[in-house]
Amino acid sequence: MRIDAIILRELHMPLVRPFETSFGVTRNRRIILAEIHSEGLIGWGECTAGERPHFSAESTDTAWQVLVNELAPKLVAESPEHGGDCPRLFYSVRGNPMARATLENAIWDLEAQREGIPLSILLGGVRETIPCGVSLGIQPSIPELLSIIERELAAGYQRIKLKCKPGWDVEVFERVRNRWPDITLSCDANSAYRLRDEDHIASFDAFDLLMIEQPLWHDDFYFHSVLQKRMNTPICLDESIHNRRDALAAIEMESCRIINIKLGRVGGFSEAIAVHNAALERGIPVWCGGMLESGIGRSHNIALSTLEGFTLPGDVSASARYFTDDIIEPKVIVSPRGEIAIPDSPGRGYEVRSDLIEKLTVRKETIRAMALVA
Ligand code: OSB
Ligand code: MG
Repeated sequence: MRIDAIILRELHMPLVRPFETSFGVTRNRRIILAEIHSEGLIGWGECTAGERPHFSAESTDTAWQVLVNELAPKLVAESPEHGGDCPRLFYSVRGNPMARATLENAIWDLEAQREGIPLSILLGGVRETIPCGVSLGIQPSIPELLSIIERELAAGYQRIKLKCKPGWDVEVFERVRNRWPDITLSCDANSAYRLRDEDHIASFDAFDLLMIEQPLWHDDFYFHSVLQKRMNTPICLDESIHNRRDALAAIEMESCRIINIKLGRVGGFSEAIAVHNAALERGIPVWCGGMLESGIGRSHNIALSTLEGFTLPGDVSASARYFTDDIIEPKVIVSPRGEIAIPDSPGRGYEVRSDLIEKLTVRKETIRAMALVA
């Protein structure tokens, strides 16, 4: 397909409430969107990089640089036919998966629109609804956390994930388990522990958690496998998994029994599908992670979650949990059964609110193919 123009924007979107993890607090999102114009259609992509390089090495600013100076010029020059062509096009750019995913996912969106089918179908999805969980940040106090859990359970969410770190773990799990002995509960440390905490982490086994996500170093496989050997609770890797080879290594070494797939972290739909397939073939359940996305990234996560191996509830939840005003129409809503219904219109299946996007834009850059001079 001919790429007529790529418009990159940075939007400022305040979160409804601060989100605290072991690596810091996010209050305001700085989100990059890519808008790819091709033969009368517009595909959208969202960059999931954080404001600071704390989850991974990328940030809004590094991704902006790589998108504007490297990836967008490459894409307009090449005119790919399929989303699946992008990894090869971008291969010469090392790292920067979140920047790469921004454009690749927009091309998949375009391709689905061109074919007149939902993105979920183009990806090979098999579900009409997806099961939803919530990720709850570290709170100022346990009573505040308990009241949030009460609200999310009443809303129907099927799994509660608690962000944790040293000092916000066993006491919290104990209080939550005392109140709700039977709910599906998990935790996510975002690499907050070290091997010296091994005994302490092993004590989480007492709380019947569905999984413990990324307890150790963000780039580790081996020590997670050491830890997994002495725990009953399945370890789930998030930060460590960047591609299919990482997933194979982690499964082979038994570093984890569950994998969190994030589109940005693995560089886009092609690699996300490859990680999914590797896990599915080996009986490892996967689920779709979240990165506090706007409706654009959220709609991509929803489409991805329809693949067969996504059997566990993801961190894909309602728009209103993040933003008072989401940039898509309709907003993403979750049913009282804790499910999102998959849209059946072509592409992502949600309209973009151009007026609102324009209003939230703080910087904008347009990249066009070089005009061919006769
Ligand atoms: O580790 O899953 C994570 C948010 C930002 C960075 C990392 C993570 C998260 C979340 C939030 O857990 C998931 C969401 O609700 O979008
Ligand atoms: Mg995580």
